[in-house]
Amino acid sequence: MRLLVTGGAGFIGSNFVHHVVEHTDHHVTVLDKLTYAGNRASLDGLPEDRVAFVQGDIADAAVVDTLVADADAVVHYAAESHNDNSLDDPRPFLDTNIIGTYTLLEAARRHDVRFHHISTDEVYGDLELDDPERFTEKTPYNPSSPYSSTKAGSDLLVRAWVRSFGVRATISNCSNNYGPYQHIEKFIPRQITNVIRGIRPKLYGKGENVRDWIHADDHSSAVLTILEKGEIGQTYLIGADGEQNNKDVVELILELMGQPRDAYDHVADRPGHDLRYAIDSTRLRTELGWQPKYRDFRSGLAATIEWYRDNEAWWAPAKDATEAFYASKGQ
Ligand code: NAD
Ligand code: TDX
Repeated sequence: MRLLVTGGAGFIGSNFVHHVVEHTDHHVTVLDKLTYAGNRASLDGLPEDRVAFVQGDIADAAVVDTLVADADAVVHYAAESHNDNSLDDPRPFLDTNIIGTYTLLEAARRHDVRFHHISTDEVYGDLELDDPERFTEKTPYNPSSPYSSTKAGSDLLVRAWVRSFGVRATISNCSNNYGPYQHIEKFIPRQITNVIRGIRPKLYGKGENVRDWIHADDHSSAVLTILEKGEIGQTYLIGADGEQNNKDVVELILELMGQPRDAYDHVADRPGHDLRYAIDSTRLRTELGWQPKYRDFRSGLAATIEWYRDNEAWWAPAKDATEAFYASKGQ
């Protein structure tokens, strides 16, 4: 297949491109605007006869039309992805997550191209810490932040384009990813690179908030499975039973990096901070036969720490500006 991967120079998109090259014969064209979050170097080393790169905006209808017309399937990762940025300046989230997704859907409709939409568990809002339930495909949408509300909006556009226009689309909503190539604005790589730089890790509020961690490579294998076997019009939740509270994650990072487990600071909480996310991925596992490979968070995190130690040139240019942004908000 010829895949058009939007956002393929970002964290999860680039992990997907590496995964596709390693595990399939598909050809990939990446369409990426290279915003602050995109990094061409995340695709270094991939064979040129398997991966092509186009710098462009998913909201640019002309570029999108040409590339979608040439593809057998679109895998749509491109987004403004960071909650804290969406609280600071929501506008780019509307432009990319809503108008960009609309632009891609219209092209997929014109050219009858298979479409897979990458989304997040945050569209479901949050759960209480002691709630025995987890999110399922039937959980009502209840997003909290400008980021998650634009992702929810994009999911609903996809559903409408399936029903109204017969676009052959599937959707997946995944939990928090970790692994190599994640921008250092995000929780885990921010703390790892802080420790490398001699800065104390920063925990929002009390650190009781729970996230359901999955390795990015497991997310990629799930997306390929849905692309190959998913039922058109359906949504699949992707998760690997990885619930951890933020305090435990910071303490584990410190321990794995040879520091005292309490060598971190509590900083200002995120406004509207979602308490807990938790995914029930039974449908994906039973109907499509998918299983995660990275079941041990400790060793997955240790490998991720090694990657950031070995790839300082990849992240160092963004470190000062990222920390200056957080410092301006008391975080
Ligand atoms: P990221 O911010 O690391 O990467 C986003 C990529 O999209 C970047 O390369 C950026 O340059 C590109 N991009 C942004 N706007 C664009 C535009 N207008 N046109 C073309 N390219 C554009 O994000 P990520 O963490 O890799 O997330 C990828 C997708 O996965 C997003 O849709 C996100 O909602 C979803 N998701 C992320 C997580 C997570 O834990 N990070 C979990 C579930 C779902
Ligand atoms: O310095 C920090 N300290 C801290 O305590 C940062 C950056 C974050 N946090 C907390 C906030 C969250 O409870 O850590 C948790 C994770 O934060 P983020 O990495 O910003 O992720 P989150 O807001 O949970 O959203 C992520 O998962 C779902 C991705 O960024 C989204 O794109 C995805 O949809």
